[in-house]
Amino acid sequence: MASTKDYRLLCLENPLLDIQAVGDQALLDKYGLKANDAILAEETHQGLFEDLLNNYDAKLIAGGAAQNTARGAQYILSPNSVVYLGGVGDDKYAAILHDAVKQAGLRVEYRVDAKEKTGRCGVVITGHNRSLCTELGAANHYDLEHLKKPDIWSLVENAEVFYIGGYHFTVCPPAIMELCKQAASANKPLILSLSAPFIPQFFKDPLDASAPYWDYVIGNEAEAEAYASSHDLGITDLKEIAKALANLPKANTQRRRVAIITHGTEPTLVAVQGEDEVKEFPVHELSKELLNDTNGAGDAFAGGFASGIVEGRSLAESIDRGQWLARLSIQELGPSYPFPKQTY
Ligand code: 26A
Repeated sequence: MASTKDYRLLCLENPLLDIQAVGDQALLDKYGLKANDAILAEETHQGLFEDLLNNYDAKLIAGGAAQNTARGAQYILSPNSVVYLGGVGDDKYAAILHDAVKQAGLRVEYRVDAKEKTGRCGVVITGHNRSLCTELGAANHYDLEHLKKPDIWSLVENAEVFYIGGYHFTVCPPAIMELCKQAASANKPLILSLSAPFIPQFFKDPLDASAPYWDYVIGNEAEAEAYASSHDLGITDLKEIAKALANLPKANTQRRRVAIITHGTEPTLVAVQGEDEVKEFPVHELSKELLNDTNGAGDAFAGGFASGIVEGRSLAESIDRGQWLARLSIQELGPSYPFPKQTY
């Protein structure tokens, strides 16, 4: 029987507040943004946030990819199932995040840095695309010291499943490695999201150091392609990339690795270590009129998926939960889930 204890899922990444608005090509051009991308803000992007707020009627919405996933998993799981770690400041934006996670029933253990501002992500929506531009602020100061505090570490030891947002490779790889080793030594599953193409491109070394510890690796088509090209795999076929990911060397040999590649409205691809066949799982359809925006769709997928892993459900059901939750999330504004709650 599945365990019924609290906080079985522990997630780590970067808490952010999304500043989201519908934009246009002119806005993308002004800041040199691609329509569908995720980047770290540079000097040239400084004006974007104020521009979104002042000229595009931007909304403030709780974000941070793995925090969205954590809220999503908690949406499906019984109360007190999910805890999330990351760094915030001591400001208005942190207060908004606290309100949002409270409403979602998500427990957060933030490292609070009073000297830094809570991180923010400018989100420019154009049609079905979303461009994310992030200033990490306090999220960039998460550290091993916080993870190793006795009250936090006891949550780590208590957890049964770990979820790591790949964006955290830009922040604190040692914290990621601690969770990786903890998962493998206790034979607990660890789920890793590749998060964005720039992670396998520019954070290849820390990503690769963690690879032996991935029990589940999740990415979309662009992230999978970025992985293949930065690792000189010489393949572009998504099924082949899924297989390559699934068959990377593995530390905990008691679990076969599963690689999951989402592909927009195309079927999700699933490869299992040692298996030849790559399975396809069609997405849950949504009529165009019901689509709000795709910001957070992948995070919602991961949340639904993680909820299935936590409850010991089959791979097929876990994928289906992911697709179900993604479909709900893209009908909401930003990375959000409908209330009153729907049940899977
Ligand atoms: C380090 N970076 C760039 C990031 C992010 C991020 N979350 C963590 N770290 N860049 C964008 N996001 C979040 O991704 C969500 C959509 O998938 C945004 O906050 C948004 O909610």
